Amino acid sequence: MKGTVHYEVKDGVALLTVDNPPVNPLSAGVRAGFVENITKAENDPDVIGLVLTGAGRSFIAGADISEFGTKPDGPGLDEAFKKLEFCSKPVVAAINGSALGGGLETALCCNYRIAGPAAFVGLPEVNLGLLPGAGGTQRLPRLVGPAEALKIMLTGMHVSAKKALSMGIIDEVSDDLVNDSIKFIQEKAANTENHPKVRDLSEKVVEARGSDNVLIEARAMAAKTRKGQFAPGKIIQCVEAAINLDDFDDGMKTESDCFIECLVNPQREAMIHIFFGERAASKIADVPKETPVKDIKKAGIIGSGTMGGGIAMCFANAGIPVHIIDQDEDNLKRGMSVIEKNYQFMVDRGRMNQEMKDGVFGLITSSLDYQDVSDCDIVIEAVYENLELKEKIFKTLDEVVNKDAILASNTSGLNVDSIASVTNRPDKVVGTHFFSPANIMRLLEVVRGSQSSDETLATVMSVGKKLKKAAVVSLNAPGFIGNRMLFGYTAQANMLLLEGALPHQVDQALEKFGMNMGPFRMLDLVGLDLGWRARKLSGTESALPSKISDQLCEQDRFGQKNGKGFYNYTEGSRAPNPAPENEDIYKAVSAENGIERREISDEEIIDRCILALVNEGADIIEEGVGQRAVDLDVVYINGYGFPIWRGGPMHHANAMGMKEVLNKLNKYHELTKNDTFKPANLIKKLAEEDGKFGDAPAKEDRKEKLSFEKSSVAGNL
Ligand code: 3H9
Repeated sequence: MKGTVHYEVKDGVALLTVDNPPVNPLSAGVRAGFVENITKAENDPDVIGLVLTGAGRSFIAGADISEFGTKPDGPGLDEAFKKLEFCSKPVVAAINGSALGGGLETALCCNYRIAGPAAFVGLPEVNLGLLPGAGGTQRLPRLVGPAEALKIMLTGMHVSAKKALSMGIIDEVSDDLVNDSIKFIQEKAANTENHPKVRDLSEKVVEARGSDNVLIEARAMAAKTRKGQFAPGKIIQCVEAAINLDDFDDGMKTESDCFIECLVNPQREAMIHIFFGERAASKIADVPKETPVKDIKKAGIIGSGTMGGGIAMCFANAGIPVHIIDQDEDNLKRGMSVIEKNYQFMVDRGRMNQEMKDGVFGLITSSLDYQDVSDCDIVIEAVYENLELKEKIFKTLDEVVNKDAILASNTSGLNVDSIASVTNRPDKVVGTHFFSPANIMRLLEVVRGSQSSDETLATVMSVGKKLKKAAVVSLNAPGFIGNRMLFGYTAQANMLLLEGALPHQVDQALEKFGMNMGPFRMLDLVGLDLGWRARKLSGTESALPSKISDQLCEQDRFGQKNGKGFYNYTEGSRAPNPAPENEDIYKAVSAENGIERREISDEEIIDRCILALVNEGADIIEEGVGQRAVDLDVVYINGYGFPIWRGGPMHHANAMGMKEVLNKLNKYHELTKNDTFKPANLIKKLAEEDGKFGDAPAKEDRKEKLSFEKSSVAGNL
């Protein structure tokens, strides 16, 4: 059985240490260790109390997530927790690190809780499509009141030891945790007769009875921040039971029923797929685990625009000093003032205090002189997309920046090898494609040049982790992973418009499917004129999907920026209003191109847009541009607003079944004659084998990279 609990007696106190590296989840061996060692402590006449702590950096990171969906060994969590809660001797939880999910629930079964200064607690089950199913929904509201408990459970937030103390989740904070906990329990055992149990506290839940305000607010919060998710409603139902049911055990019964409903819901599997997927994506198959990682003590950014400023904030937020260079003094001033305003906004919203703002903003410096980034360990170029300009900047950086430093480009589509070739350190050049706004969006596409060294890649992946990004590696091929998939998706949305759908119909269908924002709202947000101008400059005829956009631009409809695009906008509002005056344009462009408009169902809209992602994704995996299917899911969820509860496009295809995917691709290929739907070889193979993405073998030799120009999509993007 995985994991264990060590037992030793110190000065009449049994010290139980959970040991299940790296983060001590409650695997079968830990649950068995609880039952065995609590019994041992109860039976030992020399023991007067117990201290429960964790080995290493974590107290307990929750239930063992890998056990969900399997039949676990050993005693269940309910048996282990009963033993703990009804232990005949007092127990204090000595929370040394993260106490999350079942970890905090363990601590809530103890009589007392003391935490180390760097510890944190939380009930993040909602992020896995679950609810706290080991008493968390019943005990936390009793300790902190239903409103605070709901906030913690619906956000999945981490609560620092200091905050937990002020909320009453823990009793003390200590720098000498285990020794202080031993003294604490000795004192309690000697002087207190009845040791408190959270289950017996009823004041805060009874107080909330008779008014639905707390639950109404929670429902509104869930609707806004957890659209389409199943677990939040169940969490609220459990808290409602905690408020209204007199008997604690009746509330526990509601929790247990709701937990099972979440467990069997497909959203749980999809969200756990992403939890493990994000961790898998951070590992590069052919870069050995033991590859040394450079310590990044200072970062440099070239360009103080939206991207440069956002990236600088990421470093500062991670506590890494960062220096921004711009060639223009006014730009630099503007850029720094935008950063300052972003932080001030967070202070105004109560997300950070003035002291924290001064701390992080103080880590960001700026100047016009490249020499000022010469001592950086990594420099990220974030200027506009122009290969010549980027090459010029990299030449300068190569001359001035310390020769061991990594030079990275934030390009969203240019050839990283070309950029690397102008330097004398192509092994230290890599792409770091952040998504806008960089300080908020979690995705980081790491673009592997043909000469990027293992150390460079390992270092950049570890920087990604420090910046709290979901880092995914892509080979250096057109569009990398995300934009290459997006191309077919957006093209299909435009084709549907040409064939008879209207923008709001396409957007609504895809938003109902769960996409954060429909494609036409997105295009209006980005600005239609960017592509239009680029197409005009290139002098070539626009491809069919761009023709409506071009016509809108010809009529000065550029999107949100001038209040009219696919939709109309009133001043100061981002809310899209239908634009019936555009319908004549759609009809005219369809007619000019010989397309007969027809009624299009929501099902066809969803199928065509989502299958375009899936089919391109299959090629990306087969070509080795992305490492594995789940990497693509991580990209789409963190960078493109795909609903996490569907587990990403590739997981969604797995859930549909590969035969169904193939049938639909064939159907739409026949209907549209568009190669977007020509089934990828990998899909045909998997359909034949009744297989799934993820079952496909990873490429053995990932060093044999695809050339940028030879890719199947070169020229299409
Ligand atoms: C729950 O508790 C349900 C109960 O209410 C009711 C039950 C009836 N289990 O993230 P890291 C692995 S649900 C199994 O890179 P960090 C992780 O996959 C649970 N494995 O470290 C990785 O493996 P690998 C509620 C787990 O320091 C390794 O540990 N709890 C678990 O950056 C290191 O992870 C949560 O949702 C687990 N519970 O962050 C907390 N947790 O090395 C989930 C981690 O092979 N965990 N692993 O890739 C976390 O949030 C972070 O891991 C933590 C550490 C903050 C703890």
